[in-house]
Amino acid sequence: MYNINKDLANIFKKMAAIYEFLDDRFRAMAYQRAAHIIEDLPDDVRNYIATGKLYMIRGIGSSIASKIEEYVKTGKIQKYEELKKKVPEDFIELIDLPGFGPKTLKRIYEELGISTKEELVKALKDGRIEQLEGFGPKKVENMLKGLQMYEISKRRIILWEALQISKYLTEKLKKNLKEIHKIEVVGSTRRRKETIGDLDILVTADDKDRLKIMDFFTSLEEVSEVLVKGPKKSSVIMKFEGKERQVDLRIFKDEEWGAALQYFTGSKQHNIHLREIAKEKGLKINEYGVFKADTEEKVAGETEESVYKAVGMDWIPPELREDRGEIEAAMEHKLPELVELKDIKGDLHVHSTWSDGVVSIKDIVDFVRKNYRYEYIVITDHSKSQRVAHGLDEERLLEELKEIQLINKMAGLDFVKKGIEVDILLDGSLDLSDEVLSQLDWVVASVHSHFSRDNTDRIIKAMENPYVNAIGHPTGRLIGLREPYPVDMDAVIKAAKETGTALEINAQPRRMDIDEIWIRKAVENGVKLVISTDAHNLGNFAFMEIGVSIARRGWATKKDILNTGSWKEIQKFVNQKRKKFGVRAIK
Ligand code: DGT
Ligand code: CA
Ligand code: CA
Ligand code: ZN
Repeated sequence: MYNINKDLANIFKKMAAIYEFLDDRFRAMAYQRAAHIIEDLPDDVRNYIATGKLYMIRGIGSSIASKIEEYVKTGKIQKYEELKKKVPEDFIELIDLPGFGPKTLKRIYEELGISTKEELVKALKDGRIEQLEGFGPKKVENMLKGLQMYEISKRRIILWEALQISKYLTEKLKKNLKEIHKIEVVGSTRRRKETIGDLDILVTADDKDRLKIMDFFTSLEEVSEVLVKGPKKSSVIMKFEGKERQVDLRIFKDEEWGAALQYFTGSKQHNIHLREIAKEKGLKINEYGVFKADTEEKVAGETEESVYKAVGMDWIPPELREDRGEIEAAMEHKLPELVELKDIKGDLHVHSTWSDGVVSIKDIVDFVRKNYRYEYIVITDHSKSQRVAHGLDEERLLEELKEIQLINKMAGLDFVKKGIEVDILLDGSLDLSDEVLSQLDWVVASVHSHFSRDNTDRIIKAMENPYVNAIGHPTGRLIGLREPYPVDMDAVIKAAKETGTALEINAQPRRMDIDEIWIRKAVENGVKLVISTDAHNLGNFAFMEIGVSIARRGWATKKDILNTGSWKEIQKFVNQKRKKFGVRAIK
């Protein structure tokens, strides 16, 4: 079954916002809390129901628990349906957008009598909202920007969501239809683009089974509309997490598999360029195979390798297929050997209950050692400026270090490393003293405030601290929610190289920060990168997979990624910087 925790969390967030709109602060807070708890649960809520543990989850009262059961049983929550009627209809979708929110919308509703999105946009543009007390041009500008990003994000989903839906659908099709020989998700999902328009699924089967496969696909429970249904292709609209998505399914013959895979993986630009090269060689490529242009004789098509080989190229990893030089490299047999998930030896950015993580260090260690073949993890909780995240001051950090020592000692290993995600303050200084930072194995420094100013100077100053080993989520963007803050990344890359500081590829699905363009620049400039999950719960460790995907899209090889190395090699990197700055090395 499709994991519904996220759906429920989204509904509870909406309910919280509506309660706030209705001035019921108490219920608003209860639903907000429940939303966060459900989002962070390591397991599908239906398993809690099945094992009788739903009513034992801390922070979920019986009234909310019964709504979870109702949703699982009926796909609806009656109370939510009733609540929606108490707020202007158009506000429901906007009510938890950054910059809008229930309080803002309520004032616009009461003071200007506005109740539709159309009127709202008009009032944002004609200055009426700007004139409300406490609003002003800056806030209005941010609201318009937020709305624009939201409209775009509605059209495209982030990679992590696309992969979850893809896995669910391919497993379901495979399990129920023995007639399917091969199945693969293609298009931008296979290329692991950071956002995905529609999902494209490819299968092979015997001709006689086409109808049965299409019947099954178009009548899946998630399908809300069938756009096209035919023996070769069907397109449907499916509903996931309250959002509508188009999914295309295409059926080919086994001998066409490679050609179809190649064609529908794209990108369009890559395919156009490939066809030009083929034409020069007297060949013709389409989704059924590679053919001689004059005689129509088929020369390749059963595998993707055969398609590329027929035009004189090495097989190209899907992540590179954007026509950014990969075709030339494949012809010269000079494609990079991209980093792989199995190369990763540890995670360098992990939060625990010492700050805003939801799991204790001990439980993190047990989980990671059981589920990942890592050699180390670094616990990097927040520093004191992050008050909402219960950031650590020097004293509490030292206490945390003692706990780490104890956990390592009891387990008889040196698995957990001591770290911090230290805030970069407004003037570029750090939130904790050098005295304490010098005792840590690994220091991530991040910007968490003042997003509207140019932050280049702060980041460079932080890199000039001898104890800072990596810059966390360097551009601060949140895909579909927040643009990067102004920052001169070319200057940051240069300073990273000069100071011996790594740049983070933060693998949180909405961050993916730095992005593939800057990864490639960093790689070209010999800057070391780290791929980190920034995990706040146990499920988050799985984000490493998409972190590796964007690294691959940025042409990164194993040697570009520091955490493909042993801990010894990481220590060497840390000590090289310390030596450069003339401070004591770490043992
Ligand atoms: P998306 O869905 O916007 O995230 O991006 P894609 O790349 O998945 O694009 P989509 O779904 O329109 O088409 C899937 C693939 O099919 C695309 O990457 C390449 C191939 N394709 C589609 N239309 C054309 C076309 O007109 N010419 C060529 N050469 N390839 C096409
Ligand atoms: Ca697509
Ligand atoms: Ca498509
Ligand atoms: Zn952070």
